[in-house]
Amino acid sequence: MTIPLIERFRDRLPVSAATPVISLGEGSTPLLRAPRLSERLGIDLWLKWEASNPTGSYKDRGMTVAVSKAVEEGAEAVIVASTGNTASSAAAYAARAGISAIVLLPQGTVASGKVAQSRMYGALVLEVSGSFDEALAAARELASRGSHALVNSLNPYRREGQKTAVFEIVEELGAAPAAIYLPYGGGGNTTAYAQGFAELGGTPSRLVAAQSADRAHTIATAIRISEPVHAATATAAVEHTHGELVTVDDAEILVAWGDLARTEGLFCEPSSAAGLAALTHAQPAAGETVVVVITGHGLKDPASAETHAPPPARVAPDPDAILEAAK
Ligand code: AN7
Repeated sequence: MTIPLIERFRDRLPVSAATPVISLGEGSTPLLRAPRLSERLGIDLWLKWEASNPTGSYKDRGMTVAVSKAVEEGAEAVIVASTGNTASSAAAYAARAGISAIVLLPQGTVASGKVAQSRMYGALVLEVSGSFDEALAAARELASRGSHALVNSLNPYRREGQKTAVFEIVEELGAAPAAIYLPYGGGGNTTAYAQGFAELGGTPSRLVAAQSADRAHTIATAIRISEPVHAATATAAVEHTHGELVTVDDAEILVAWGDLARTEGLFCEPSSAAGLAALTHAQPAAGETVVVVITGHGLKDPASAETHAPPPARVAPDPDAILEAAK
């Protein structure tokens, strides 16, 4: 049976018997060894496949806690501003809880799968004529009026849920890996990982946060965030763990993205490859155990795949023609 994240980690989360558990079977995601990339890079590389969460991204870890607490506190509606994945997750968990959701998306820049999800889950989907940062400011202001619970990562319950990825990684490997690499957009996840290690005690993994060189325009639309709200805590997380803040450009993200799919069979969205791209900047020592967090599914962003993967060739339904095409 699928164990809800809140049940698996109940003793380490701010929940009580009075908290309704709003779950879609999140967390407990695969930690996959990457044999070919390990050999190529001379390290022991593992991939935390967060795309296997119910809405296809790691956001579900925090959303189960945030929406459960919102319902416990009597909320009838949630609001979120999002580059797409938080929107999908908020919409799904609101539907599961039987409450309404408003999701604010920066107009024209959200990957199509994420818009489709949010619409299907019945959220009020609003395209904001502005950037993610402007949409977030509006969401915060509206939430401060009291009618809607804000479920962006400024909501501390989101980070409580997200920290559990660290518990899973350490439990499965039997110890903290030497380093954990992850994409850095708003910095909520980097902050949550540091919180997880602080609660575990012992020596934390070096946290390596990978941000886009061009935050305003990157092809990695999930991390198109110019003003990371958690910049201070994300930077502190990197420093305290003796990690690194790495900047990767779109070309590097695209190479890592293709490598993950072709070399290890993991099709993620471009943003989710930022951690792997950072490996060439912040090189681990030979043989070190390294975890790269793959945050969201490739099916979220089919347009990027259509632009960058080789198109299919046309062929007649004939074995010789097929063999000819395979040459
Ligand atoms: C796949 O959905 O900000 O550094 O509004 O979707 O914690 O912001 C998404 C961010 C990495 C960055 N990978 O994490 C949103 C949103 C994926 C993401 C990030 C996001 P943070």
